[in-house]
Amino acid sequence: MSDSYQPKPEDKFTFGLWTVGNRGRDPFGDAVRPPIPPARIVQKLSQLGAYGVNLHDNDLVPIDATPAQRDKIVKEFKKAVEDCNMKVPMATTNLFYHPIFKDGAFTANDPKVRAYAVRKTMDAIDLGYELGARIYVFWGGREGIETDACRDARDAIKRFRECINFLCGYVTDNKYGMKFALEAKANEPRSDIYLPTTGAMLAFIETLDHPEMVGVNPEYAHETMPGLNFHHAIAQALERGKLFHIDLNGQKPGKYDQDLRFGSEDQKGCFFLVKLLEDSHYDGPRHFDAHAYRTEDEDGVWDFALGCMRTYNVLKDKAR
Ligand code: GLT
Ligand code: MN
Ligand code: MN
Repeated sequence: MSDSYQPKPEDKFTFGLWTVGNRGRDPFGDAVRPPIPPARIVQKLSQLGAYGVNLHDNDLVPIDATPAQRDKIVKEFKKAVEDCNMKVPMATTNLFYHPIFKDGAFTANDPKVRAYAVRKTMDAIDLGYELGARIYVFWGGREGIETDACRDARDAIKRFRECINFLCGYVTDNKYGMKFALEAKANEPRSDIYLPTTGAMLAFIETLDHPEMVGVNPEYAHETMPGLNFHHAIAQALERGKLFHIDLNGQKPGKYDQDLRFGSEDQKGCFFLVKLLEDSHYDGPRHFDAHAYRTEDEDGVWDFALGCMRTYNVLKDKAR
């Protein structure tokens, strides 16, 4: 399909390896799609008109890879990205999947776990830098509780701050020129997560040693799940120059994190959101943290990705 809504690299649309690569697992059912190799994801997205692809360390490099295996994988991936004229604007760390993080990563009670989480993030920052990423996202999926008896919540905030301050120092010492973007989500996968909203993140940032290095990565689904107005969260971030990245998708209020197709819910809200981003001249990536539906095969994944991007362009045209 080629029309005026056709995505182009200058639209700055990006997807995560974990989004289009999502295999459709949920807490009650297994994968429904075979894995798509990262190089094919890059090729397909570039054919569709995307600008780039983002990743967690372990979306590309298995957690148990040897240094030699890591270097080989990264070299091949870099070549695929360059061959397709794609970018890797954002990278992040998986600090939630491995059982070691069951009590948290930066906020875990065991100091060895916290040290490992910081070390893992330093390695992942190196990886992101090598691939060209200058935005580094932190989503603290395990930084929460099932019972507040496990620790003093004030200690959790202090530990989180100490880790982010240390990592800001790491980036500065290495002259990486990277910025951090903190991503909030209220109540999944832990029962309650610390710093659950974009507003809480914005307040926390002002308490850091280098607040100028740190902004937010708000996600449509994450503010909408608890019934908040995503548009207003984005406005608050924009107004303070803190919108470093954005995760677009679809979500019905009051439910688990659905990561539906962008524009599939609340078209009026999406229209005002796109209008706000365009009116403010936000020039960062428009990242789709959306997962193709479990009923789709791989062709459906690419239709889904194209649909997210075209919908943005339709709304942009209407806003204009
Ligand atoms: C995970 C989460 C997303 C975050 C990703 C970055 S991982 O899929 O649900 O919202 O953006 O860590
Ligand atoms: Mn997200
Ligand atoms: Mn989500």
